[in-house]
Amino acid sequence: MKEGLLKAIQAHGDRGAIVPFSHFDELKCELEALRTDKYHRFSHWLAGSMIITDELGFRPRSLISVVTPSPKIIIGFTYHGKTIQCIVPPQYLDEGTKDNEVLQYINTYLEPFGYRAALFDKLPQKLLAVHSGLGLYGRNNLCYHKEFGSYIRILSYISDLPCDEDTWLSVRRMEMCKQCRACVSACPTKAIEPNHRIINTSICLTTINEVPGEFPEWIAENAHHALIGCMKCQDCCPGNVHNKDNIIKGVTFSEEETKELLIYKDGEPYSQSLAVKIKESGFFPGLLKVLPRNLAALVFSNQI
Ligand code: B12
Ligand code: SF4
Ligand code: SF4
Repeated sequence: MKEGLLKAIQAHGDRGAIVPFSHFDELKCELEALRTDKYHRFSHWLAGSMIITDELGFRPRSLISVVTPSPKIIIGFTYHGKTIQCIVPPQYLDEGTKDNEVLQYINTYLEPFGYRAALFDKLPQKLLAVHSGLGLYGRNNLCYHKEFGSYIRILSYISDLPCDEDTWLSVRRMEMCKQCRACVSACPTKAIEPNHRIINTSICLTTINEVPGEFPEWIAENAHHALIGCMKCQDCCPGNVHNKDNIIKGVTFSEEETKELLIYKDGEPYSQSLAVKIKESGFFPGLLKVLPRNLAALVFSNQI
């Protein structure tokens, strides 16, 4: 049945791995062991949220890790008569929809056998994918799948599907990282330390541009290059040569809509045409909160 589910995942264009649930505590311990690391911030937070409650409604027996290819999306903004093309990096606009789509087809497969799965993303998804053989780490801390590179969304599920057979590999980096430092040089905030396995998440541009507030002065104006998040340590990576052009064109905002977005204050209603365009864009509330500031950084510094 495990093989059948893996085939079903593959038939949907995704790739999966299934491991016994007993590894859940090991993942938690691995995160907790990072408590003494100088950049332990997010591992500590994630370990604290790894809690299984009775709400799950079944006894967990396996963990399912899925990687799904995820394109960059180009969004156009019209400013002073010109269209400025901005990137939304992979996985942001997939959030929610893709996770549930995959859950649905997994459950469609499992239900006739009397089993089920539930979405569970409060665990270290890269670590699970790498241990279960779906990917390898890069020096930039991202997980690479051999076909899709790092342009993926990683999904994780808990299931009562029995799983005794085990593939649990040690955590490794890609071979090509040994001779390469491209991501270290490309990182606009110097967050990747060549000899430290965890990046300095406090200064990673993504940590800063995903939350509202003024950008700190130490960030160079030309560091900004995406509507949210950052692409620099992935776009330069030889592990992504085959996937770099996986880009889709999203919506284009008119001159009026762009102007409105640039001066938008959180909580105000949008004009009707902008509200329609935002719905079409797939932008989620977290992106909308930071959009005026992030867009202004791109439009006014011309660094796109
Ligand atoms: C918090 C978080 C962030 C934080 C911290 C990221 C970080 N590197 O820790 C911030 C806001 C900075 C962030 C940024 C981004 N994120 Co993020 N983020 C998460 C989240 C919610 C938790 C990750 C986490 O804290 N893990 C804890 C840390 C400690 O785990 P870890 O990095 O795997 O730690 C192990 C490795 O470092 C490993 N290791 C690494 N190299 C080596 C080498 C050797 C030899 C060894 C032994 C071990 C080793 O050792 C550690 C374990 O012991 C996950 C979703 C999830 N639930 O997992 C998404 C997630 C990791 N993010 C994701 C993405 C796409 C991004 C961005 C690319 C978004 C963007 N375009 O800007 C950037 C990339 C930044 C970067 N270079 O890592 C994807 C990863 C996709 C991928 N291909 O790997 C995830 C899985 C979301 C998803 N569902 O798809 N993110
Ligand atoms: S850019 Fe080079 S060092 Fe960095 S993750 Fe890619 S292959 Fe590894
Ligand atoms: S996402 Fe950007 S800022 Fe963060 S480590 Fe990668 S290159 Fe550096």
